[in-house]
Amino acid sequence: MALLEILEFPDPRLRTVASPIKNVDGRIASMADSMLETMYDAPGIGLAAPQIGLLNRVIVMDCVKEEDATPEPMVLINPEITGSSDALNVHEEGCLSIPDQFAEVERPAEVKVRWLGLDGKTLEETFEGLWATCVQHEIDHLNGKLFIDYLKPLRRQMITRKMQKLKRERARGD
Ligand code: K1U
Ligand code: ZN
Repeated sequence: MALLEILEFPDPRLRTVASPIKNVDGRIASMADSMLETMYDAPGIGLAAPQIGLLNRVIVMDCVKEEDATPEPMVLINPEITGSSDALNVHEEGCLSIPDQFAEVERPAEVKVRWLGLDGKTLEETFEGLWATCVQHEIDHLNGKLFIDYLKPLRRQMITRKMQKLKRERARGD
């Protein structure tokens, strides 16, 4: 398994709509393994394939944050939101592709999601709490959407400018 490079905003691949997986095979299982390894190493609680430059509809998550708790890695292939609660929840979000920037985002508190597992079988589950926030954030990545798109224009512009400056500094080798 290998650690993968995480793309950073404003990389245009983060704005691309990812394609569905047609065949769930060993290639997808090994990609999911590398994604989980990269997510745990970052560290993060989720990762979507476009963040590592693969424009396929695959996400991984593990929202168990306590250090001594049993990990609960999840791999969701072609995930779709099939239902959302009217009740909303505000959670502070970060993004491994927008380092060191955090903001409160309002989203449905519970979502029902359908996806394919690594065995190709269809699964459906209702997520709540941090899991609900995370699965919505990751599915947004598959549609080229980022958490900063939910912010007021001024805040979004400030984060965009910081990230553009960081990119220029890195290109100069600062
Ligand atoms: O998709 C990503 O960029 C990963 C992102 C997921 C996410 C975080 C918070 C709310 C919604 C979605 C992250 O994992 S950012 C890092 C992070 O939140 C974290 C890192 C270590 C421990 C706990 C949280
Ligand atoms: Zn993200």
